Amino acid sequence: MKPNTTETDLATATERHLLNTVGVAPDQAGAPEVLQAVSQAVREQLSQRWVRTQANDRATKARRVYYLSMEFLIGRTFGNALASLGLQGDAAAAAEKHAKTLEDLAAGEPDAALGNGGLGRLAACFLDSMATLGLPSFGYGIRYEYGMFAQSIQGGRQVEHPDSWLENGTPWEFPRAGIGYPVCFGGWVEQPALPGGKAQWRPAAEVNAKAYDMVIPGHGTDKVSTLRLWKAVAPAHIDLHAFNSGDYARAAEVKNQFENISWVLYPNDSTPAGRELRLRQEYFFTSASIQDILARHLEEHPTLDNLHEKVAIHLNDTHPAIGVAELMRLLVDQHGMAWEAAWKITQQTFSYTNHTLMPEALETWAVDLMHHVLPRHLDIIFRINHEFLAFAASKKPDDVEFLRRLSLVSEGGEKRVRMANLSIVGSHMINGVSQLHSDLLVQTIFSDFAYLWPERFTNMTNGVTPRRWLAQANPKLSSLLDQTLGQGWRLNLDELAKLKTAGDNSSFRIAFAEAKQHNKSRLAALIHKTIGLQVDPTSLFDVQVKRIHEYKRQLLNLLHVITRYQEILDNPNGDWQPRTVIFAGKAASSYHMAKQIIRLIHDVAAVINNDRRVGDRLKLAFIPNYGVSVAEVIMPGAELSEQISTAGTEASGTGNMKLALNGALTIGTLDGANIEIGQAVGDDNIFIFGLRTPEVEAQRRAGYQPMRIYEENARLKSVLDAIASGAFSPDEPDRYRGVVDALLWGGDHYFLLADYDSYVSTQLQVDRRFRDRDAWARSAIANVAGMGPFSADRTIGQYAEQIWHVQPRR
Ligand code: GPQ
Repeated sequence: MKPNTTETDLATATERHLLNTVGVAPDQAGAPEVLQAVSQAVREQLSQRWVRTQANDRATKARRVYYLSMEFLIGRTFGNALASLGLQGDAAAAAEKHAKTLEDLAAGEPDAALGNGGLGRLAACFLDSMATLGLPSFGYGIRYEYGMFAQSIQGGRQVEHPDSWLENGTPWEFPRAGIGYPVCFGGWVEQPALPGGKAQWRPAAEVNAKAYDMVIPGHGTDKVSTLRLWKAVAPAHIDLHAFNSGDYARAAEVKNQFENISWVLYPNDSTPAGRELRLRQEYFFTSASIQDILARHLEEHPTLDNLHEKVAIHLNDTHPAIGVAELMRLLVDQHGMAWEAAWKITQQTFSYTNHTLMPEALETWAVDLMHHVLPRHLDIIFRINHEFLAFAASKKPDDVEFLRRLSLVSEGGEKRVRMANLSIVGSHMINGVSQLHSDLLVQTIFSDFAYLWPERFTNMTNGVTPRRWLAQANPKLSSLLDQTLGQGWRLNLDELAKLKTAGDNSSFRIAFAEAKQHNKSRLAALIHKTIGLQVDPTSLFDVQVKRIHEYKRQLLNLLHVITRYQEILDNPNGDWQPRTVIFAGKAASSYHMAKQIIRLIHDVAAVINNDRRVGDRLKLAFIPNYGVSVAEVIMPGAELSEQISTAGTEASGTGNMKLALNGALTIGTLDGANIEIGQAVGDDNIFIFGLRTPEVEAQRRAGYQPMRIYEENARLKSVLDAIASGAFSPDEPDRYRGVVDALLWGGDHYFLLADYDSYVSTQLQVDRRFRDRDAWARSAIANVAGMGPFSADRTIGQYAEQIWHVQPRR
């Protein structure tokens, strides 16, 4: 939708900002300055949309959605903002005055990498859809000074560097000088003298949460959403004393003790960070957000009694789960509401998404730590638990084990608060992120809760925003789609289904293949630029990009690569389909095995890529520093999408959706959303292999023996022996002993050996299919055509209707 702006307006505004805001003579401006100036011109329009949206929502006293998340993996804003405002052409013209292209400018923007991986990127896609659907909505999170670390590779090993994304400021944030809240920590609780009296929390410390907004523009609408991020600031009075006495070092130290809360994102993905600072981060942003929500409510309503009618608060995993206790504290202690009334409102207000089944990934906090950091909240949790267990006991009298499993506090050893249990008890709806995951939630880790409240559990299969992941990332395919379908797919991705017939048209298939080839060349150029490796852009581009995790089984992929390498050497005259196997992904800094896998990929690549006998038939590339902007180049250039987690471990996956949306065929297990992707694109257009979830479970119970598979499979044995004996690490032959031992002696927790044979033979089917390039193009088109349901607009529409009860406004 084009605002009432003309090209000259944006160009004029750009020149004005060069002179008045950026502080440079327009004829002296380089790409960074022009980017700043155009961004400022765009920002003015975002600002106006924000003001109008807020005025409207205030005037109508709109019911609002609040999405609380520790992570928002936004990436760059420039291109997305231009697209949503319809300013791409005007901005290109403004840039051209300075002999720059939009690509020149965009490349200079650092990613806002305020997240680890899938969970954080999902939150960013959701904001885009909430804005586009016109939901009155806020994302709430932390304004980390340092986001996800930057990854470089030195000697094959991951090295982490701080991500100082705010170093040069950002044009995309709006500091809200007037909006801040105190957040308290520690101290003790004065219990009421009389029964029915009020408890008084006497905190030991207080920090200020200051609001910084990012405006999230909707597409095809003037509506925007707001991402409000909190920065921790020491209260003014704190350093004054030391400052006045001239002890500046001490003053700085005290200030840091407060402000470190919002310094850095914990780089853990799917594993809880048990440190006190993390608990402080969680409480800090949750408390500030809920205070802000109540303040907004009280500006529009005389009472909090109707809070649940006007407010939906969503917990993105358990990281903001302390919010359940915080809302109770604010309602009861600060606003004088009766406990029972407050509890009803709280339960009706919250909803919760779980993002993992893996028991070791569920967050718990030691009761002792919580007593130390949040004593009043611990009291509140105990009372919630007491009343909840009394209710549960009435449903299954005398079943002590049942109550033990349900309890918000685990006993036996160190007592810990189970944040998932708190989230469930405090919410009216709980969802998983794919059909399989949601089914498994109620059958396994949450079965006792599902017994009590079956109606609270539901599924919301994830989705991705087609604006970033197709329109912005893949201009070539987008313009082909525009020619073929019109432009409506951006806002109604189901329109892609019309491609099913276009796939029968050979000239369309040729144009489609040309777009893919263009994107492969772009990806090949990225590989060359980042690691100096030349790859054949006509080879099959086989891509696995995601966080490095044992359960995601990058190592299984590598076992296949080594198998192929050995077979090429054994059969040098064979008719091998040339392949380029591409990895990218970060390992948590403390995750030793994941870092070993990165190193092994590099050691194997050094051998294969330099083996003249192999030539162009096999290349292995690890692209460093995977993140949103790198993904925007990789997704469009991929032909084969590796989604090979052990069945029952990947909650959903969203990279699987981005790759299929860009025309890659999936090779995958029946895990997470792969199952639904298979249903959408058709069995002939996806390569499924490996054990299914119940088979994995059955083998676990029966006593899985990886050593037997190793001994019976000569090919596998040869691969593992090569790794273990140092064939890829001759300077240190034992380097990967531990990696192989974890498979053979450590029980192969993720069933790599069990799935190896099925995987390798399915890879041969992939080769065969790829030989018939026209058949491959048909399948690739069928993938794009089937991706309508995986738009985040569909997902958010379902949340809005079934969980949040808010009306989309297109
Ligand atoms: N996920 Cl628990 C994360 O990215 N981080 C986490 O801490 C947890 C889950 C992912 C999950 O592994 C993927 O399968 C999902 O697609 C993604 O969340 C979004 O739901």
